[in-house]
Amino acid sequence: MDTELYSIRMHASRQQRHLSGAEDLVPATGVEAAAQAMLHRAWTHAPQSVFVAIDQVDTADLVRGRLSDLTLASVADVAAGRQRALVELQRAGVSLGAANMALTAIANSAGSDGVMRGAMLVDAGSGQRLEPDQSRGVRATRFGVTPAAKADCERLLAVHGLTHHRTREALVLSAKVLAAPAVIAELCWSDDPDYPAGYVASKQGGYLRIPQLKKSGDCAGGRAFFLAAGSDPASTIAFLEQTPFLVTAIGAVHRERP
Ligand code: WAQ
Ligand code: MG
Repeated sequence: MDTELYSIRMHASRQQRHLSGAEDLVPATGVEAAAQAMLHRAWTHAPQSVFVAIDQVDTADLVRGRLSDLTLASVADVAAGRQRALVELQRAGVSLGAANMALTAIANSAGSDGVMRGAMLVDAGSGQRLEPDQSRGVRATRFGVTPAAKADCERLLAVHGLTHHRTREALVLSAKVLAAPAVIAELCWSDDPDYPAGYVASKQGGYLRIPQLKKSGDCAGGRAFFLAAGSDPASTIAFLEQTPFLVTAIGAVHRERP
């Protein structure tokens, strides 16, 4: 793709509280439609403020990638879901201490009043938090998916009954996060009280979707990006925030037997 690309991001809030966000990377001809679709989504949340930012990105820096393979885990309850997340993180090279720290922090919405806008950066060995602003976290931004890959992804997810836009969006975000050289794994579940599913993603294990990581009605949630032990976070933060990343192909979907 040698056409100009624009990063477009939306953030809707009410009384400083985050309501809705969205992110895409689109050619010039797609900017207006993308902005309108994001504004439409923001509006369904009755926001007080909506920010839509549009920035041309330097296509010379563009990194292309594909989605991780998605595995659908089957767990009996929240405790089993969280236990599975800990096992999967350790398999990816995260220490039990670091995995437990992040899981507990997310279960408490990272100790901030309200939810973080970004993710915790966690040293996979020591469990130390590396993000400069612990109440905000680090946001992955300037990423998107081509229309063809998006359509392929929606089609494949629908075959498995996954029709909520959150799954596809999390897969795309995670593709960029895992493309950061120092990131070895990610843990996430939403702060949306009606969305108990979340995931562990890692470079070698792919995206493991865990259907129960919290009880419905629970408003806590968040994200953690685990960096290889001893990594300096600066280059990872620069990659996550600045490098444009475009998903051009999807992965496979596997379903685990209960
Ligand atoms: N960069 C870093 N962290 C982010 C970003 C971002 N661009 N967007 C959200 N977060 C963090 C922030 O702390 C939020 O509070 C938290 O993640 C949860 O965000 O397969 O919808 O947008 O169906 O509520 C999981 C999908 C959905 C599971 C997760 O997260 C599936 C979701 P939300
Ligand atoms: Mg949310």
